[in-house]
Amino acid sequence: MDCLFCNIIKGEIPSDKVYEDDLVYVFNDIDKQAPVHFLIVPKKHIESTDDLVEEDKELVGHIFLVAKNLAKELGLEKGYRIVNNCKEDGGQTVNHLHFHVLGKRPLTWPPG
Ligand code: IU
Repeated sequence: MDCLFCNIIKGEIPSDKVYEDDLVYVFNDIDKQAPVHFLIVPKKHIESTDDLVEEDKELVGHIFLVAKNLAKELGLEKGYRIVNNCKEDGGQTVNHLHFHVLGKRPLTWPPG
């Protein structure tokens, strides 16, 4: 299976790495939509939120704590947004679960 984010995690495709641990790989989005915009990607290949199973509970909790910790490190004290696009109607373009973290500018609502 050829997955872009799996190849980034393996280092076969270069990325602007922000953080890594046993469970996740984090890098700056190539097409930033805010001054801070990084992606938190589980190392386990999961296609989308729709493919999560019971055993992924801790992983998803871990992802949110990584988001919070990196937001603090990167000075997002005024707030930030965590986004997950799920499948076609959700606007997902890369089929490996990932969470966008955006900040350092006021973000509007609703999304398009
Ligand atoms: P989405 O939620 O699946 O639409 O997000 C995919 C993101 O991956 C999107 O913001 C892209 O800019 C980003 N991305 C990237 O960072 N590096 C790449 O080589 C490719 C996409 I292709």
